[in-house]
Amino acid sequence: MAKTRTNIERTVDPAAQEMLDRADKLGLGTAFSRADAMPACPIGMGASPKSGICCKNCYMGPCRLVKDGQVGVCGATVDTIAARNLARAVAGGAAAHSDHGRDVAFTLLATAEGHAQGYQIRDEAKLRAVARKFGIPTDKRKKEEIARDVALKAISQFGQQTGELIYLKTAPKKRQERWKKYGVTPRGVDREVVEVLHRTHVGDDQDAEHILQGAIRCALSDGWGGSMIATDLSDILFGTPSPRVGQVNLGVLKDDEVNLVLHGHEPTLSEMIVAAASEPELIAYAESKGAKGINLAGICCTSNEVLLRQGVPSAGNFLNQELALLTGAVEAMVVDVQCIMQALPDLASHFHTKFITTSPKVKIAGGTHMEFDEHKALDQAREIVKLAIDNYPNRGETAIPDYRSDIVPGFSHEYINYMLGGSFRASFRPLNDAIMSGRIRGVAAEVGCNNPRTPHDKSHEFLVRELLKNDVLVVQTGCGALASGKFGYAIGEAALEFAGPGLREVCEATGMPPVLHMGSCVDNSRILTVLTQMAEEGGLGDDISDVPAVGLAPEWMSEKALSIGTYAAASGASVIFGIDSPVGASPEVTRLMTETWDRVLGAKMEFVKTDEEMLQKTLAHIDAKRAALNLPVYDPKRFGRSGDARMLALEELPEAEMADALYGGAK
Ligand code: BF8
Repeated sequence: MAKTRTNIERTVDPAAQEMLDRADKLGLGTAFSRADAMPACPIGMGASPKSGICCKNCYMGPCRLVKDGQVGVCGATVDTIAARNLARAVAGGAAAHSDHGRDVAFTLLATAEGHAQGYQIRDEAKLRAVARKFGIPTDKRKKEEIARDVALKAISQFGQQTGELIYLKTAPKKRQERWKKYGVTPRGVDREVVEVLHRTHVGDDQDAEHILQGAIRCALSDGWGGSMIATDLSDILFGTPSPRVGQVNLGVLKDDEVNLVLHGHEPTLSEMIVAAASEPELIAYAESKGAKGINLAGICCTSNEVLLRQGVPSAGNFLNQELALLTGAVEAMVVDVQCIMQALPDLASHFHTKFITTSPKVKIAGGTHMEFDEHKALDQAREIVKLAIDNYPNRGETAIPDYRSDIVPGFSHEYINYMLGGSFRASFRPLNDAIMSGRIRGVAAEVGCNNPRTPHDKSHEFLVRELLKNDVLVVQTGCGALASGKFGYAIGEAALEFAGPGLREVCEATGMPPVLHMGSCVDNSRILTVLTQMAEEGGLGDDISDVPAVGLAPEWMSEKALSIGTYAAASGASVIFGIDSPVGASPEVTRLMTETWDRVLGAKMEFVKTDEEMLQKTLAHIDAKRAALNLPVYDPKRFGRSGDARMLALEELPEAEMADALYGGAK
């Protein structure tokens, strides 16, 4: 019998609790109540040998393997099925991220050729930097010419059949060699996705390790391919992020303005909506309908995209999407791709809210489809904004929770370089030195989704709080980053009060906040770049797997998360997932993804149930990496709390001397 949780058990976000209470009052369902009503199918998940596992790759089945030694109709074993299921999920995730990257590349091409309405090349310096990476000449060439070549080169990465993806050569040399040795160097993005689908078809690849090698190659084509293209080309078109103050949570919706919510993942149309919403004619039109203005708010990664580049406030993360509609204050919700619940149009129909789909790839019954075309994007954006304004007089009773927090996103690797190097030494030196001295124990990338099967935002909040306390620098993307924003951890230097003494000292000296919001989920590629730079800076080994760093996705739910986890581990950063293991039914696949991956790739992927265990494993992993580098054992008592006599004395010193005093003894 399914257990119905109280709303306090469902989420630790008070704004979300308020909206769940309202849903109960109105008799409306949400993902939270649906999750309670529908326990996860244990065989479908395949979380433990006891639960068994399901194969539905052909129609001799589906086969449920629930007894020891049982095989499918074709003879497939639990190990084969677990590896195949994981590989297919990775391919789904890699396809989603990479197709996003492809679309941005086509928008860049149309911009370069002068037929993308409203778009421009906002970051020429980044364009030239990416061109150099791609081996495209830049001297005495117009930015449009370079952009065209960059776009075409990026597009070629998807259909490339042989050779290696171009970004791979930016990884540490040792990492590239490991990939070659293990036979997982990706050739072309589409080729790797297709090959996984082929290899996992009935009657194909049936060796668990070999299937996983295919999954790794596919995931790498996401991290060092599609996602990296999405990040770099979005920066060229919309600007490379730098820190800016924004706000997050449902309280960003406004009672006296037209609220237009942007949800999904791609920045292309939403950037045009941001432009349209600031046009005086449309603002005046909103006023003519009795509103004080036009208020944009984001959800999910579209939110991260426009938050970190344009400062558009965020109404929250994945599980906030239905809750935003429950306020009754949303005139229109505009969605593009990924992480959009099918429940939204029905929920919207209980209010005045218009639900608008825009991607040629995503139609949802009950929504109004206004298909995005980059050639007339600005006109379409104006039409959408007008539609929202026209809907404002239809608004009924509203209930906007009064919760919003400041958030400071925008820590691109370019900015981190500048932030650290600009203080007193070039590049990542101060960060590496701080890790070497033990002031910073290590780095954790706390990222990923929400999942209604676990209390909303609870694991994110707990892990970030505890990691900071333990002097671990936290980098974040996606829904994890938005969760931190809600609880005041992603607020720039103001979050120093949460940091342990060593981390705090370093942050005060360098101006670096203890939590770095780096963007959306495709921007996990920025974390790969940061880790590469740390490995190449010196003092922390010479490969990503030497760096005391861990990835965490405690509330994961999407296939994209599995692709990210796989490419992170394959790149040398061990990852810890919460929820449950999709390969737990097979001790052999579990062993391959931990012991074997650790041996051949220097990193593993684990699934762990409790927050405390995730924390302890993270710290143990960081400490083990420190020991392997012969760094001093982390000692929380070694460094004084800033503001103490020693720090105050240090602050009197010239900058270079202060740096020496702080970091001189690191090596
Ligand atoms: O791509 S973290 S719930 S919104 S999948 Fe989706 Fe997960 Fe959020 Fe961004 Ni990423």
